[in-house]
Order: sequence, then C-alpha cells, then structure tokens
Amino acid sequence: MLKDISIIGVPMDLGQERRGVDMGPSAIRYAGVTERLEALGYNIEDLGDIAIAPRNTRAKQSSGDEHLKNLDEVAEANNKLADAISQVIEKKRFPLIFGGDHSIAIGTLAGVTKPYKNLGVIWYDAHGDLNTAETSPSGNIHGMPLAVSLGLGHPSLTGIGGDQPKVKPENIVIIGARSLDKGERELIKEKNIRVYTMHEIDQFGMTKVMNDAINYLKEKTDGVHLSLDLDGLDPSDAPGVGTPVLGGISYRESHLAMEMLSEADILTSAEFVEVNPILDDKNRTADVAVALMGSLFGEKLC
Ligand code: 6HN
Ligand code: MN
Ligand code: MN
Ligand code: MN
Repeated sequence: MLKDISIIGVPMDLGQERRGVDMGPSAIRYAGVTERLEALGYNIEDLGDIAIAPRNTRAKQSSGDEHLKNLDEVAEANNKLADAISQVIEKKRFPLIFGGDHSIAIGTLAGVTKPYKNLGVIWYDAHGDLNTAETSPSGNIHGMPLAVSLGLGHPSLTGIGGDQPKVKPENIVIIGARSLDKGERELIKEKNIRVYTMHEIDQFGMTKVMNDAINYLKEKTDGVHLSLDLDGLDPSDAPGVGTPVLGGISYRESHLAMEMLSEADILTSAEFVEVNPILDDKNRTADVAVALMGSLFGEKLC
C-alpha cells in the first residue's frame, strides 16, 4: 500500500432523505483518523471537503424528478470529486474518501478508474446499490451508484469521467448484502455479479468469504477499491446510519475482513460512507469507521 494518503471529505446528503449524513466527514475526522494513521507511519494530507449545494437554499429545481432526487446537485458534486481524486492519483497518493451518503461512490469510481482500467470493487454494504431510476423504490441516488458505475442510469451520472462504464460486472464483489430490491436481484443474475450475502458469511465464515473474494479479484484486476457503507455492519455495532438493516456483519468480523485486506495488500483506494452523527450514539459509528481503517492500514494488536 502507498505510504502517502490523501483524505477527501464529501459532506453529501442529497442522495437520500435523512439529514445529518453530511456531517459524516467531520465525525470521522473528530474520531481521530489522521492521528491513527500517522501513528502507523503514513503521511497524511487532508484536502478538506468537496463543496456540496446546500439542501434548502437551492436556487433552481433539479432536472431529476422524484425518480432521481437532487440529480443536478449530486452530479455536480461527483464531477468535482472525480477530478479531485484524479489529482490525488497523479501525485501517487492513496485516495481515502469520507462520506456523505453512498451516492459519492459515483465520483470516486469515475476518478479512480481513470488510471485503473480493470478496477476491482469490494462493495461492503447491506444493500446492492444497483438500482436505476426505473427500479428504485425511493428515487434516492445513494441506492444507485454501483449501477451507475456499470454504465446503467441517467447520462448525467454515467457520463461523469467519460461515457464508458467504469467497472466490469465480473470485477465486483458485494459483501454483507441482506436488503436487495427486485430489480437489483435481477441485475445481479443477469450480470452474474459475485455477492456474498449474510447467508454465506453465516454459513462459511468471514475468513472463507474474504479469501474467496480476494482470490476472485486479485489476478484479474489492476487495482482494487473498497467502498465500505457502515450499514454493512449490524446496527448494534454501527447505529449511526440512515438505512439500517438488522442481521448485519459484526464489528469483529469487519475487523477480520479489514485485516485480511491489509495482508493481501491489494487496495489502491478506499471510501467510508453513510456515517450519520445525528442518528448515532456518541459518535460510535465514526469511531467504528476509524477503528476499521486502523486494521485496513495495518494496525496490529501486538
Ligand atoms: N445505501 N435499496 C434502497 C433504495 O432506496 O434504493 C436502499 C438503498 C440504500 C443505499 O445505503 O447506500
Ligand atoms: Mn450503500
Ligand atoms: Mn447500505
Ligand atoms: Mn444508507
């Protein structure tokens, strides 16, 4: 892993409807991420936050409707994010992105795939985030970023960073899924996307799931991005998220997953999203995010 890390905050809350997720980057910084990673010998540069249009002072109506809420604002922020990430990669630094809701993965993946044409993606999430305007039950763009990265969705989103699909379906693994909409399940089947649901984690254990996932991606990709939605964890361990789903991955299993990724040394970028301090219990979810980053970046217990 590169020893130089650049942090970018994306205080985005327009990809969903609950207030507070825009404070995610502050909460993660407050939980001591810079100090934690510096203690591991990394050189940290914090680039601050991408500017996001405020929710209630928007001058004009967004061009999206109830099927693509806040489309223009989400697209604009993701364009900026993609550019910022390109610059980080040009400087040969590791991009570490803090959300914000998961719609920011559109910009992250657009930026990261500029140099990595065969990127692997680990989507650690209770959800598939594989909806389009047609299949979404909510119209919330945070349920769509993985579909957008496959080239499916509104052109103002799929066109960010160029019109080409950013990620190949065979380069994706979803881990922790337990809430998939009908259209998402159909797309998973159609594209043959590798999904480790809670069923596989319960049945085979996290060790086998992560070994499988790492081996599946390792040989055929030129880089790997981790997109970690804190709602992948069980709400008892990560209560501060907007769309909690019972029966999730435990704190310990998540540490193991991060340690195995650290050991495999395959990651070229990472993002931690959906931390919502308003819904949280004394910043616990941001603390969990930072603890997981500790393991991901090589912290050892002794
Ligand atoms: N997330 N599948 C639901 C939807 O509205 O599309 C929930 C999406 C949640 C997205 O947590 O990043
Ligand atoms: Mn998500
Ligand atoms: Mn989720
Ligand atoms: Mn969510």
